[in-house]
Amino acid sequence: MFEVLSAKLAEVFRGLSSKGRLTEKDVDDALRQVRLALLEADVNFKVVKDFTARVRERSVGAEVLQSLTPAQQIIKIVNEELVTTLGEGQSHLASSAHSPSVAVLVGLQGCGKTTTAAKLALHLKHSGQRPLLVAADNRRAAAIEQLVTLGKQLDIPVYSEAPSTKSKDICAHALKKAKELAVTWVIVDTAGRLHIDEAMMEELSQVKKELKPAEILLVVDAMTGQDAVGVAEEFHSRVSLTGIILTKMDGDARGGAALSIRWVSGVPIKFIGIGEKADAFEPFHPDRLASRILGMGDMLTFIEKAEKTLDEPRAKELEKKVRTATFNLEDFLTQLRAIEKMGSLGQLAEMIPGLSRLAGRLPDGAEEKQVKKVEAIILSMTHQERHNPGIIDGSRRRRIARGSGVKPQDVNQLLNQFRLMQRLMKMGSRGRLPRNLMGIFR
Ligand SMILES: Nc1nc2c(ncn2[C@@H]2O[C@H](COP(=O)(O)OP(=O)(O)OP(=O)(O)O)[C@@H](O)[C@H]2O)c(=O)[nH]1
Ligand SMILES: [Mg+2]
Repeated sequence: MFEVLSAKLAEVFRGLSSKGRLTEKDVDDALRQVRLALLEADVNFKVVKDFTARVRERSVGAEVLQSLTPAQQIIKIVNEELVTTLGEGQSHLASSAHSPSVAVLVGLQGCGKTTTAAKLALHLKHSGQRPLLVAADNRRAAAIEQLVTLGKQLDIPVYSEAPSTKSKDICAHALKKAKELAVTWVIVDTAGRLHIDEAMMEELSQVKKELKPAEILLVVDAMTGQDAVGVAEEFHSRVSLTGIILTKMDGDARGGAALSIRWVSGVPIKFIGIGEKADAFEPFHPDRLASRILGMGDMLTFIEKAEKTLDEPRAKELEKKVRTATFNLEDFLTQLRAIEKMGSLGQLAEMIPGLSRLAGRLPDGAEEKQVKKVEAIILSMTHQERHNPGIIDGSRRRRIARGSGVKPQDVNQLLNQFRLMQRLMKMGSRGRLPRNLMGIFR
């Protein structure tokens, strides 16, 4: 699942990261590709439209973090907006004030209700609850048998009656049984139909009236694509859903259902099913799925690190110095150290898609050595020299070289690079500022 979408998005970001600065046109071109990739993944058009509009607004807006390159910033924004689309934060099961709490599972035929009922019961059992499964799908004897068998396998009690009994009566009796057994959760498996119809909705409303469930969970097959969105809206308007469980997330669906359903229906995704076995079931984490879709777990870790290391106030201060061209060698040293703190440069390079090729070519520790050398040179300078490198003449240069264990040419090279950087900054202060200062030294 999501492989095609991930690959397409990675391609878009690769294109961006080769650019030092992004124009509005670059952003628009990239977003056009993102939009296509999402539509091809069968994401609902309204979700795509809202999503790209939010990303665009933030990308061309004032949101500028000194510590990230433009491409990294866009990846960060896309990631955050994906999380928003999938639902902010984890949505937990809500229990009722009085035990037992009831969860009713609803959904179309074959979406995985019976399997999911057993999975949910097992999940609750593992977290210290005492669940009871209820076979309220009374249309087929085989459906009841399926749940009874699963209950036996998992050592979870199952309440069932002959198929002739009405669902709402089974539920009433089951509730009595639940109190007898002193269970904490009642999980109800209901009958599905091929299409939403009046009879099914009527039966569900009766069950709902009888049980006053804490949770009414719609089970949706992720393979059905964005058709699932219409199903969710319909169920929600009739029985007020409290959550969604997406099943078959282990399959090769394009991802349209997962990406569309929350945004359009407003109902949170609470769990996902990732296989046929009873333990192939997990609470849903929007942030984890977003980074899986982006296929850039490492990149996002890097961005987080960079943000933490070079915090915003510090970045603002640097930016001001750059703007007024008062950035000196001491500031340069601070930035160098901030980058160093983020880990080995080789490791960092590996995390960045565009740089990973370079990382392989670097002899081990070569960049670190270079950083250490620059650091040693700056540390051998006096305070005055760091703030006003212009005063460094031949004899000062020899002293600094001796102090830092390098050749006078190395000191010269650093000073030349720094002068070039200052020149670029002066240009930058007139509106052509390279965002990433370190970029100049590559
Ligand atoms: N791969 C995979 N298969 C699943 C998952 N969840 C359910 N299935 C399979 O989907 C099929 C249908 O599952 P059921 O639980 O019987 O579906 P149902 O909604 O109860 O079906 P009806 O009672 O006929 O409406 C079974 O073969 C399950 O093993 C999942 O997360 N991953
Ligand atoms: Mg079933």
